[in-house]
Amino acid sequence: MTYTLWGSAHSLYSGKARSYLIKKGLPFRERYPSDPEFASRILPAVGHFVVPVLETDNGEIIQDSGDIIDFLEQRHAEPLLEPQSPVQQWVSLIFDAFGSEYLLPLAMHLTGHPADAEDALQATFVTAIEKRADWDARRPLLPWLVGMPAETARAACARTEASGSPSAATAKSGTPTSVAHSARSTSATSGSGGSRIWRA
Ligand SMILES: N[C@@H](CCC(=O)N[C@@H](CS)C(=O)NCC(=O)O)C(=O)O
Repeated sequence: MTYTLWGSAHSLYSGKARSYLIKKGLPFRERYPSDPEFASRILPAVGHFVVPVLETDNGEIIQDSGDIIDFLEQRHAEPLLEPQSPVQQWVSLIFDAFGSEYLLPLAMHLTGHPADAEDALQATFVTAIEKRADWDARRPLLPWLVGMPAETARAACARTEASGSPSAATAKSGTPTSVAHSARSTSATSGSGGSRIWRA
């Protein structure tokens, strides 16, 4: 069985699937969406333009880097790449949520600034690890994680307001976007450093 990975060089999700295939030692060839067959066969099957897509010799088509990994892990037991220890499983889930499950767009929505969004995600990462015992494993992980960047943005707003700075008034009446961004500006002008804002 030689798999076909429809991907592209600059796509991080293609990189995720490609790295998995290489580490798993599975034979695959890579094809690019510029290939006319992508438009004629893959696009109609998936329904919209997206990579990576895995295709098997039997014509099975799987989209989503996480689903590709789950699919191949079920088919090929060895070498087992599913993390086994609880801590590794936890870190793996968090990375998946970071990379694939839209925490970055959410953080962008909440903060409106790429650097603030990155900070909020890093704070989420640290908090999730520190508070992992609070998570009930029978419940879905994502809603629990999603609350963290929101809470981080709220905490940043509260600290900015407590400082009584002029920009705090703007933050109070603004959207969450302006709240977090003005929080960063305030901490920068007060000389205390942007990172203080995001630390829980
Ligand atoms: N959740 C998907 C995300 C895939 C994704 O967003 N792929 C990007 C490239 S990295 C894409 O194809 N976007 C559509 C486009 O570029 O038009 C996965 O993990 O496979």
